[in-house]
Amino acid sequence: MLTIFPGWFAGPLTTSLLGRARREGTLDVRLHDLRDWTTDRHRSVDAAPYGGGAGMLMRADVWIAACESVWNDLPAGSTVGHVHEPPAEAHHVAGGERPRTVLLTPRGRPLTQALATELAAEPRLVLLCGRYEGIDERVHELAATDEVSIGDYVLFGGEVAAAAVIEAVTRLVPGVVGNAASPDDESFSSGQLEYPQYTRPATIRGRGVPEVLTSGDHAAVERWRSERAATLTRQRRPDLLGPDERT
Ligand code: 6GU
Repeated sequence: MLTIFPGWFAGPLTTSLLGRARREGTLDVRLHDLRDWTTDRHRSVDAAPYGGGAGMLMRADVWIAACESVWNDLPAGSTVGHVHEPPAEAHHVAGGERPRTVLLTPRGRPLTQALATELAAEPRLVLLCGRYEGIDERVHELAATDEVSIGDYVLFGGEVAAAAVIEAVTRLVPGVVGNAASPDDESFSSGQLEYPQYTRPATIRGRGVPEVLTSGDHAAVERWRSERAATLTRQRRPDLLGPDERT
């Protein structure tokens, strides 16, 4: 992952199941500071847009040098070939294909469980976190294989989105989560929201638990769950349902 705020990821990468998976070597997540590939005294990653306008844009030269090093697994600051080489060269990685390179941007393809599943099958992913006003278009063209958004709202930058991609993808990697499929997977794979769940205590602030759940009738429990999931989905996310299931 490439970012100008590597420190931002300290919590997400070391906490809980992902932290454990990394410590145990089930998966490897590496953070790179984009500024390690700057060449000027001020370590600047942005510049004013050609054609004028408010704000600054992230520079293609820094991004592309950084991507080339990371693709080729070279130390920070090193590059392969030259930034001004033609696109085909810029894409080339010694010893094989450029790894899937995901640029987090509000104009990207929406992150879904299906996309997470697709990304989880990759041997290697490179995540690029842009910031604020945007990135020089040539980074989109030359470096990114994919552009991904986490929803129709605007964030300061791609870091939160990258963390969402990392969680959605790494929990699908075998050995990261306990083997059993959990209901929330079912939820988005089956195209329905999850049914409500209850645990101890049996009563809180006068509220009990639906009787069927303590009845011991497993078939009745299954029918109740399936009915609740269908109703919730119809009420809140009819977009998840097929045209004939919507009524
Ligand atoms: Cl990937 N980046 C930014 N800056 N804002 C977003 C986003 C990404 N996805 C939704 N909003």
